[in-house]
Amino acid sequence: MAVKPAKIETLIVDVPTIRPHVLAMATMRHQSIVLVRIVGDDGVEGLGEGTTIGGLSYGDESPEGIKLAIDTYIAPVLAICDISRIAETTAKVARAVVGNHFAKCAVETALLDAAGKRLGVPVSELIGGGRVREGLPVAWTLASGDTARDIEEAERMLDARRHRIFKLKIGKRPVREDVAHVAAIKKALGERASVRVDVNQAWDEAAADLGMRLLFDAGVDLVEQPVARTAMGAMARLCARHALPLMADEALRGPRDAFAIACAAAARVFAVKIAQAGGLFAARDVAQIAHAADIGLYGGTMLEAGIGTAASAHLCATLPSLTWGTELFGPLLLTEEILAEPLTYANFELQVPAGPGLGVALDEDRVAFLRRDRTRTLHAAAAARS
Ligand code: MUC
Ligand code: MG
Repeated sequence: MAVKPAKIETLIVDVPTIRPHVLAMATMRHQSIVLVRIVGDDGVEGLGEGTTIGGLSYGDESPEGIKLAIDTYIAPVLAICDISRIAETTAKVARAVVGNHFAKCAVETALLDAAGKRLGVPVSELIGGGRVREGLPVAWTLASGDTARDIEEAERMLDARRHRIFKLKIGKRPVREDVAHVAAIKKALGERASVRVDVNQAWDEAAADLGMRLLFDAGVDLVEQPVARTAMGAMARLCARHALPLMADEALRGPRDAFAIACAAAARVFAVKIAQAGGLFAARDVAQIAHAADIGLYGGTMLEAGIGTAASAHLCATLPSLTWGTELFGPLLLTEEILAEPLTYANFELQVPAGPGLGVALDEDRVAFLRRDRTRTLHAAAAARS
C-alpha cells in the first residue's frame, strides 16, 4: 500500500563540543545538527540528520540552508510521493533539487529508517548486500590545538580502549610547525597507535610536497585532502611522488567525483561520507568505485550526532573492505547525548545498532530542550516581557 507523508518536520539542535575543535578553516565550539522527522500516514516515523562543520566554512551547505532546502523544496516533492518507494522518491527529489547533498542525505536516511521499521530489518540490510561486520574501528580526532593536551587526550583514549587511530587536524600553521606537532604526538604514541593527518585543503602543491615528505619520515600513516578539492592534477602528482597514501575527502562529492579521481589516480584512499556523497546509496556507489579501482576505504564523518552516525555505521557495516577503519565518533565530541540510548563504543570499535531501521531513537525531551527555535521562543518571550 502506498505511504504518503503525514508529517515532515525539520529542526536545528545546537550542542556544545567538549572542547574547542581546531580545524584549518574554523574552530568549532558547538555543533549544529539538522534533524528530519518524516511520519508516514501509516504512523511509521523515520529519522534523518544533515550536519556539516563550521557553518559555511567547510562546504556550501549550512545548517540553516539544509533546513530550508528540505522545508521549501524537498518536502513538497515528498508530499506527492509514495515514500515507501525510496529509489523512486529520491529520483523525484533529484529531478527537482540540484546539489544540496546534505539535505538529500538527511531525507533519504529518514526514508530508509522508516522502511527498515516497516520491514523489521536494519538499514544495513536495505543497502548493499547486508552486513559483513558488527563493529567498526573508530578513529578520534586530536584537534585541541595544543601538543601536550593532544598527547594527554590520546593516552586517555588508549587507556580506555576507545581509540587507537588518531587523526590530527593541521594546515593552520606553517608546514614545519605543523609537522613538529604531529611528529611529537607520533613519537609519544609510537606503535600503539596509527597517526594520520587531515589538512582540509590548506596546502598548495609545494607545501604538500614538503609536508608529505616530512610526515612520512615522522611515521604518519595517511594524509587527508592536503590540497584544494579541485586540484585534481596536484593530487595525482602527489600520489605518484609520495609513498605516504593520500586520502580524498572534500574532493569526493559523490560517484562522479569518485570515478574522476579513480581515473586520474588522484587518491589511494577514499573517505566515504554519506552526506557529502548525497545519501547512503550514493556513498555506497562511491565505495563500489573505490573497490573496482583498488582504492582503500575509510568511513568519514561530518561530526554528526547519533542519527547521522548510526546511518553511516549501517553503510560501513556493509562494505566488504574497510582497510582504514572509520572516524564515526561525532556523538563523543558533544556535551549532550540526543539519543535515548547512546551508541556503544568499546574495545576501539563502534557497535553497529541491530534494531529495525537505524536502530536508534531520539531522547525527545533533550531535543525539545536543545532545539534552536525553543531558545528563540524563550528569547522572544523574554523580550516581550521586558
Ligand atoms: C573532515 O574534514 O574530515 C572529521 C573529523 C573531524 O574532526 O573533522 C572532520 C571533517
Ligand atoms: Mg577531512
